Amino acid sequence: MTLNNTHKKLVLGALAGLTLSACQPATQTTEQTAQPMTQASEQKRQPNIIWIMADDMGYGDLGSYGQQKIKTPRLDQMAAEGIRFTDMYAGTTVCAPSRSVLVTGLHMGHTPVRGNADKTIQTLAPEDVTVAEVLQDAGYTTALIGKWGLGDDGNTGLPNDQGFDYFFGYLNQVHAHNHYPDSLWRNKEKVQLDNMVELGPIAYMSFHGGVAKPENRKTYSSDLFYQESVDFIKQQQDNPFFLFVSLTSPHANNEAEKFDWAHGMEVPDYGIYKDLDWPEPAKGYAAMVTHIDQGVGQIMDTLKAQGLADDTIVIFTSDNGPHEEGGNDPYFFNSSGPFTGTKRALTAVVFACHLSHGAQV
Ligand SMILES: [Ca+2]
Repeated sequence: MTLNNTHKKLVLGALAGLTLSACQPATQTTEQTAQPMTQASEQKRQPNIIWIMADDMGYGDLGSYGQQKIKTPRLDQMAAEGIRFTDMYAGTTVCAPSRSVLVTGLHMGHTPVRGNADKTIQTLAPEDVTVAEVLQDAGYTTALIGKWGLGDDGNTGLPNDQGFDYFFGYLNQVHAHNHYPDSLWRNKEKVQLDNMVELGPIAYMSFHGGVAKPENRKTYSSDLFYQESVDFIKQQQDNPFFLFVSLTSPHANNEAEKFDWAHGMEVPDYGIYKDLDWPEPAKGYAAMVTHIDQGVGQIMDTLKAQGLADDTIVIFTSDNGPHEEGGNDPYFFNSSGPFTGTKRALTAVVFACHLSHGAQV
Protein backbone atom coordinates (compact mmCIF):
# COMPACT_ATOMS: atom_id res chain seq x y z
CA MET A 1 0.00 0.00 0.00
CA THR A 2 1.30 3.42 -0.83
CA LEU A 3 0.92 6.46 1.37
CA ASN A 4 -1.45 8.75 -0.47
CA ASN A 5 -2.76 12.12 0.62
CA THR A 6 -6.21 10.78 1.41
CA HIS A 7 -4.75 8.20 3.78
CA LYS A 8 -2.56 10.82 5.46
CA LYS A 9 -5.53 13.13 5.97
CA LEU A 10 -7.63 10.33 7.42
CA VAL A 11 -4.97 9.33 9.96
CA LEU A 12 -4.12 12.89 10.92
CA GLY A 13 -7.80 13.79 11.14
CA ALA A 14 -8.39 10.90 13.51
CA LEU A 15 -5.45 11.94 15.66
CA ALA A 16 -6.57 15.55 15.71
CA GLY A 17 -10.06 14.51 16.72
CA LEU A 18 -8.65 12.30 19.44
CA THR A 19 -6.50 15.00 20.92
CA LEU A 20 -9.15 17.67 20.68
CA SER A 21 -11.79 15.50 22.28
CA ALA A 22 -9.42 14.37 25.01
CA CYS A 23 -8.29 17.87 25.93
CA GLN A 24 -11.55 19.75 25.47
CA PRO A 25 -12.30 21.67 28.68
CA ALA A 26 -15.50 20.56 30.35
CA THR A 27 -16.44 24.18 31.16
CA GLN A 28 -15.52 25.71 27.80
CA THR A 29 -17.48 28.85 27.08
CA THR A 30 -19.70 29.39 24.05
CA GLU A 31 -17.38 32.19 22.94
CA GLN A 32 -14.36 29.88 23.01
CA THR A 33 -16.25 27.16 21.19
CA ALA A 34 -17.22 29.55 18.43
CA GLN A 35 -13.59 30.45 17.67
CA PRO A 36 -12.81 29.43 14.08
CA MET A 37 -10.65 26.29 13.95
CA THR A 38 -8.28 27.77 11.39
CA GLN A 39 -7.49 30.69 13.67
CA ALA A 40 -7.03 28.44 16.68
CA SER A 41 -4.75 26.03 14.81
CA GLU A 42 -2.60 28.90 13.57
CA GLN A 43 -2.03 30.10 17.11
CA LYS A 44 -0.90 26.82 18.62
CA ARG A 45 1.52 24.16 17.47
CA GLN A 46 0.23 20.62 17.29
CA PRO A 47 0.17 18.73 20.61
CA ASN A 48 2.89 16.33 21.60
CA ILE A 49 1.76 12.71 21.87
CA ILE A 50 3.20 10.15 24.30
CA TRP A 51 1.84 6.62 23.98
CA ILE A 52 2.97 4.48 26.92
CA MET A 53 2.15 0.80 26.54
CA ALA A 54 2.67 -1.89 29.16
CA ASP A 55 3.20 -5.49 28.05
CA ASP A 56 0.74 -8.16 29.24
CA MET A 57 -0.70 -5.93 31.95
CA GLY A 58 -4.29 -6.71 32.85
CA TYR A 59 -7.35 -4.51 32.72
CA GLY A 60 -7.72 -4.94 36.49
CA ASP A 61 -4.10 -4.26 37.47
CA LEU A 62 -4.49 -0.54 38.17
CA GLY A 63 -6.04 0.82 41.34
CA SER A 64 -8.20 3.05 39.18
CA TYR A 65 -9.60 -0.08 37.53
CA GLY A 66 -10.34 -1.93 40.76
CA GLN A 67 -6.99 -3.42 41.79
CA GLN A 68 -6.82 -4.05 45.54
CA LYS A 69 -3.30 -5.43 46.09
CA ILE A 70 -0.95 -3.71 43.65
CA LYS A 71 -0.18 -0.04 44.24
CA THR A 72 -0.31 2.33 41.25
CA PRO A 73 -0.69 5.83 42.74
CA ARG A 74 0.69 7.84 39.80
CA LEU A 75 -1.45 6.10 37.20
CA ASP A 76 -4.45 6.43 39.48
CA GLN A 77 -3.69 10.15 39.69
CA MET A 78 -3.62 10.32 35.89
CA ALA A 79 -6.97 8.58 35.78
CA ALA A 80 -8.43 11.02 38.30
CA GLU A 81 -7.12 14.08 36.47
CA GLY A 82 -7.56 12.82 32.92
CA ILE A 83 -9.97 10.49 31.21
CA ARG A 84 -10.48 6.84 32.08
CA PHE A 85 -11.53 4.62 29.20
CA THR A 86 -13.27 1.34 29.97
CA ASP A 87 -14.14 -0.16 26.57
CA MET A 88 -10.99 0.02 24.47
CA TYR A 89 -9.74 -3.07 22.69
CA ALA A 90 -6.14 -3.76 21.81
CA GLY A 91 -5.50 -4.91 18.25
CA THR A 92 -5.25 -8.53 19.30
CA THR A 93 -4.21 -10.79 22.15
CA VAL A 94 -0.45 -11.08 21.83
CA CYS A 95 2.55 -8.80 21.51
CA ALA A 96 3.76 -8.39 17.93
CA PRO A 97 0.44 -8.33 16.05
CA SER A 98 -1.03 -5.98 18.65
CA ARG A 99 1.82 -3.57 17.93
CA SER A 100 1.39 -4.09 14.19
CA VAL A 101 -2.28 -3.11 14.43
CA LEU A 102 -1.38 -0.11 16.55
CA VAL A 103 1.30 1.33 14.29
CA THR A 104 -0.34 0.56 10.93
CA GLY A 105 -3.95 1.21 11.92
CA LEU A 106 -4.88 -1.95 10.01
CA HIS A 107 -6.95 -4.68 11.67
CA MET A 108 -5.78 -8.28 12.04
CA GLY A 109 -7.12 -9.21 8.64
CA HIS A 110 -4.85 -6.72 6.93
CA THR A 111 -1.97 -5.73 9.22
CA PRO A 112 1.37 -7.19 8.05
CA VAL A 113 2.47 -8.92 11.29
CA ARG A 114 -0.30 -11.27 12.40
CA GLY A 115 1.44 -13.48 14.94
CA ASN A 116 4.41 -13.80 17.27
CA ALA A 117 6.23 -15.41 14.42
CA ASP A 118 9.85 -15.96 13.56
CA LYS A 119 11.49 -12.74 12.34
CA THR A 120 12.18 -14.22 8.93
CA ILE A 121 8.46 -14.84 8.35
CA GLN A 122 6.72 -11.63 9.33
CA THR A 123 8.06 -8.09 9.35
CA LEU A 124 6.99 -4.65 8.19
CA ALA A 125 7.77 -3.98 4.55
CA PRO A 126 9.04 -0.72 3.02
CA GLU A 127 5.61 0.09 1.57
CA ASP A 128 3.80 -0.29 4.90
CA VAL A 129 2.57 2.99 6.36
CA THR A 130 3.04 3.58 10.08
CA VAL A 131 1.60 6.28 12.29
CA ALA A 132 5.18 7.42 12.94
CA GLU A 133 5.67 8.09 9.21
CA VAL A 134 2.43 10.05 9.05
CA LEU A 135 3.45 12.12 12.06
CA GLN A 136 6.91 12.72 10.59
CA ASP A 137 5.21 14.13 7.51
CA ALA A 138 3.17 16.38 9.79
CA GLY A 139 6.35 17.85 11.32
CA TYR A 140 6.67 15.66 14.38
CA THR A 141 9.93 14.34 15.80
CA THR A 142 9.33 10.66 16.49
CA ALA A 143 10.89 8.16 18.89
CA LEU A 144 10.35 4.57 19.90
CA ILE A 145 11.80 3.49 23.23
CA GLY A 146 11.38 -0.12 24.34
CA LYS A 147 10.09 -3.19 22.53
CA TRP A 148 9.47 -3.32 18.79
CA GLY A 149 8.97 -6.85 17.39
CA LEU A 150 7.94 -5.74 13.89
CA GLY A 151 11.35 -5.97 12.27
CA ASP A 152 14.81 -7.23 13.08
CA ASP A 153 18.46 -6.86 12.20
CA GLY A 154 18.82 -7.59 8.49
CA ASN A 155 15.24 -7.10 7.37
CA THR A 156 12.99 -4.23 6.26
CA GLY A 157 11.10 -3.58 9.49
CA LEU A 158 13.66 -1.61 11.50
CA PRO A 159 12.10 1.28 13.44
CA ASN A 160 14.37 3.85 11.79
CA ASP A 161 13.07 2.64 8.42
CA GLN A 162 9.47 2.73 9.59
CA GLY A 163 9.08 6.34 10.65
CA PHE A 164 11.00 6.67 13.90
CA ASP A 165 13.74 9.30 14.05
CA TYR A 166 15.12 7.69 17.19
CA PHE A 167 15.00 4.15 18.55
CA PHE A 168 16.36 2.60 21.72
CA GLY A 169 15.39 -0.86 22.89
CA TYR A 170 14.73 -4.41 21.77
CA LEU A 171 14.18 -5.28 18.14
CA ASN A 172 13.33 -8.93 18.73
CA GLN A 173 10.34 -9.71 20.91
CA VAL A 174 11.97 -12.86 22.33
CA HIS A 175 15.04 -10.82 23.22
CA ALA A 176 12.59 -8.56 25.06
CA HIS A 177 11.63 -11.43 27.39
CA ASN A 178 14.91 -10.87 29.20
CA HIS A 179 14.73 -7.77 31.42
CA TYR A 180 18.48 -8.00 32.03
CA PRO A 181 19.84 -8.41 28.47
CA ASP A 182 23.49 -8.18 27.55
CA SER A 183 22.68 -5.80 24.69
CA LEU A 184 20.05 -3.46 23.29
CA TRP A 185 19.82 -1.39 20.11
CA ARG A 186 20.27 2.34 19.67
CA ASN A 187 18.98 3.09 16.21
CA LYS A 188 20.82 0.52 14.07
CA GLU A 189 23.76 0.00 16.40
CA LYS A 190 23.96 -2.71 19.06
CA VAL A 191 24.74 -1.35 22.54
CA GLN A 192 26.46 -3.70 25.00
CA LEU A 193 25.19 -3.80 28.59
CA ASP A 194 26.90 -5.09 31.72
CA ASN A 195 24.50 -7.99 32.40
CA MET A 196 25.83 -11.54 31.95
CA VAL A 197 23.22 -13.78 30.32
CA GLU A 198 22.84 -17.57 30.49
CA LEU A 199 21.36 -19.05 27.34
CA GLY A 200 18.72 -21.74 27.59
CA PRO A 201 19.10 -25.21 26.07
CA ILE A 202 16.80 -24.42 23.16
CA ALA A 203 15.94 -21.28 21.27
CA TYR A 204 12.54 -19.67 21.53
CA MET A 205 11.28 -18.92 18.01
CA SER A 206 14.89 -19.18 16.75
CA PHE A 207 16.16 -16.60 19.26
CA HIS A 208 18.01 -17.07 22.55
CA GLY A 209 16.69 -14.42 24.94
CA GLY A 210 18.36 -16.01 27.93
CA VAL A 211 18.28 -15.25 31.65
CA ALA A 212 20.79 -13.46 33.87
CA LYS A 213 21.55 -15.01 37.24
CA PRO A 214 20.66 -12.68 40.11
CA GLU A 215 24.33 -11.94 40.84
CA ASN A 216 24.87 -11.04 37.17
CA ARG A 217 21.97 -8.60 36.92
CA LYS A 218 23.40 -5.08 36.74
CA THR A 219 21.14 -2.99 34.49
CA TYR A 220 17.35 -3.31 34.35
CA SER A 221 16.25 -2.44 30.85
CA SER A 222 13.09 -0.63 31.99
CA ASP A 223 15.21 1.78 34.03
CA LEU A 224 17.03 2.67 30.81
CA PHE A 225 13.71 3.15 29.00
CA TYR A 226 12.43 5.68 31.51
CA GLN A 227 15.75 7.55 31.50
CA GLU A 228 15.83 7.55 27.69
CA SER A 229 12.24 8.85 27.65
CA VAL A 230 13.12 11.64 30.06
CA ASP A 231 16.21 12.56 28.03
CA PHE A 232 14.22 12.59 24.78
CA ILE A 233 11.50 14.82 26.22
CA LYS A 234 14.09 17.29 27.51
CA GLN A 235 15.45 17.67 23.97
CA GLN A 236 12.07 18.47 22.41
CA GLN A 237 11.36 22.13 22.94
CA ASP A 238 10.99 23.27 19.34
CA ASN A 239 9.00 20.63 17.44
CA PRO A 240 5.92 18.64 18.34
CA PHE A 241 6.94 15.10 19.17
CA PHE A 242 5.55 11.58 19.20
CA LEU A 243 7.11 9.32 21.82
CA PHE A 244 6.10 5.66 21.83
CA VAL A 245 7.22 4.10 25.12
CA SER A 246 6.77 0.40 24.45
CA LEU A 247 7.47 -1.24 27.80
CA THR A 248 8.42 -4.88 28.46
CA SER A 249 6.82 -5.14 31.89
CA PRO A 250 5.05 -6.98 33.39
CA HIS A 251 5.71 -9.55 30.63
CA ALA A 252 7.47 -12.65 31.97
CA ASN A 253 10.87 -13.87 30.97
CA ASN A 254 9.51 -17.08 29.48
CA GLU A 255 12.97 -18.63 29.28
CA ALA A 256 13.30 -18.54 33.07
CA GLU A 257 11.28 -21.72 33.46
CA LYS A 258 14.22 -23.61 31.95
CA PHE A 259 16.33 -22.76 35.03
CA ASP A 260 15.55 -23.96 38.55
CA TRP A 261 17.07 -20.82 40.10
CA ALA A 262 14.79 -18.33 38.33
CA HIS A 263 11.19 -17.28 37.83
CA GLY A 264 10.03 -15.05 35.03
CA MET A 265 8.88 -11.98 36.96
CA GLU A 266 12.16 -10.07 36.82
CA VAL A 267 12.44 -6.84 38.79
CA PRO A 268 15.29 -5.14 40.69
CA ASP A 269 13.58 -5.66 44.07
CA TYR A 270 10.19 -6.51 45.48
CA GLY A 271 9.92 -3.12 47.21
CA ILE A 272 6.81 -2.75 49.35
CA TYR A 273 5.82 -6.36 48.64
CA LYS A 274 9.01 -8.10 49.85
CA ASP A 275 7.78 -9.08 53.32
CA LEU A 276 4.30 -10.16 52.28
CA ASP A 277 3.21 -13.78 52.47
CA TRP A 278 2.82 -14.06 48.71
CA PRO A 279 4.36 -16.45 46.18
CA GLU A 280 7.66 -15.10 44.83
CA PRO A 281 6.33 -14.59 41.28
CA ALA A 282 3.36 -12.63 42.70
CA LYS A 283 5.75 -10.31 44.53
CA GLY A 284 7.66 -9.92 41.29
CA TYR A 285 4.55 -9.18 39.23
CA ALA A 286 3.27 -6.59 41.70
CA ALA A 287 6.69 -4.96 41.88
CA MET A 288 6.88 -4.81 38.08
CA VAL A 289 3.52 -3.02 37.86
CA THR A 290 4.48 -0.60 40.62
CA HIS A 291 7.82 -0.02 38.86
CA ILE A 292 5.84 0.96 35.74
CA ASP A 293 3.82 3.35 37.86
CA GLN A 294 7.00 4.99 39.11
CA GLY A 295 8.44 5.21 35.59
CA VAL A 296 5.30 6.87 34.25
CA GLY A 297 5.58 9.25 37.18
CA GLN A 298 9.10 10.16 36.02
CA ILE A 299 7.77 10.96 32.56
CA MET A 300 4.89 13.05 33.91
CA ASP A 301 7.23 14.95 36.26
CA THR A 302 9.56 15.68 33.34
CA LEU A 303 6.73 17.04 31.22
CA LYS A 304 5.77 19.38 34.01
CA ALA A 305 9.35 20.46 34.71
CA GLN A 306 9.93 21.20 31.01
CA GLY A 307 6.76 23.25 30.75
CA LEU A 308 5.27 20.77 28.29
CA ALA A 309 2.45 19.38 30.42
CA ASP A 310 -0.10 21.76 28.90
CA ASP A 311 0.90 20.81 25.39
CA THR A 312 1.11 17.04 25.59
CA ILE A 313 -1.41 14.26 25.50
CA VAL A 314 -0.33 11.13 27.35
CA ILE A 315 -1.97 7.76 26.78
CA PHE A 316 -1.31 4.77 29.00
CA THR A 317 -2.50 1.31 28.01
CA SER A 318 -1.40 -2.32 27.58
CA ASP A 319 -0.77 -4.31 24.43
CA ASN A 320 -3.03 -7.14 25.61
CA GLY A 321 -4.37 -8.72 28.77
CA PRO A 322 -2.61 -10.42 31.69
CA HIS A 323 -0.50 -13.56 31.39
CA GLU A 324 0.09 -16.75 33.34
CA GLU A 325 3.70 -17.21 32.33
CA GLY A 326 6.93 -17.19 34.32
CA GLY A 327 5.11 -18.48 37.41
CA ASN A 328 2.56 -15.67 37.51
CA ASP A 329 -1.03 -16.38 38.55
CA PRO A 330 -3.26 -13.61 37.15
CA TYR A 331 -6.14 -14.80 39.33
CA PHE A 332 -4.13 -13.94 42.46
CA PHE A 333 -4.54 -10.26 41.60
CA ASN A 334 -7.81 -10.54 39.68
CA SER A 335 -5.81 -9.02 36.83
CA SER A 336 -8.66 -9.32 34.32
CA GLY A 337 -10.92 -7.24 36.57
CA PRO A 338 -14.59 -7.85 35.86
CA PHE A 339 -13.79 -9.98 32.82
CA THR A 340 -12.77 -13.61 32.46
CA GLY A 341 -9.70 -15.29 31.03
CA THR A 342 -6.20 -14.02 30.27
CA LYS A 343 -4.32 -12.55 27.33
CA ARG A 344 -7.55 -11.05 26.13
CA ALA A 345 -7.63 -8.03 23.87
CA LEU A 346 -9.63 -5.76 26.15
CA THR A 347 -7.28 -3.31 27.79
CA ALA A 348 -7.41 -0.41 30.21
CA VAL A 349 -6.64 3.03 28.90
CA VAL A 350 -5.91 6.19 30.78
CA PHE A 351 -5.63 9.52 29.02
CA ALA A 352 -3.98 12.47 30.69
CA CYS A 353 -3.79 16.00 29.42
CA HIS A 354 -3.59 19.44 30.88
CA LEU A 355 -7.27 19.77 31.68
CA SER A 356 -8.69 17.97 34.66
CA HIS A 357 -11.75 15.89 33.99
CA GLY A 358 -11.86 12.76 36.05
CA ALA A 359 -14.09 11.58 33.24
CA GLN A 360 -14.95 8.03 32.25
CA VAL A 361 -15.59 7.06 28.66
CA1 LIG B 1 2.09 -8.63 25.24
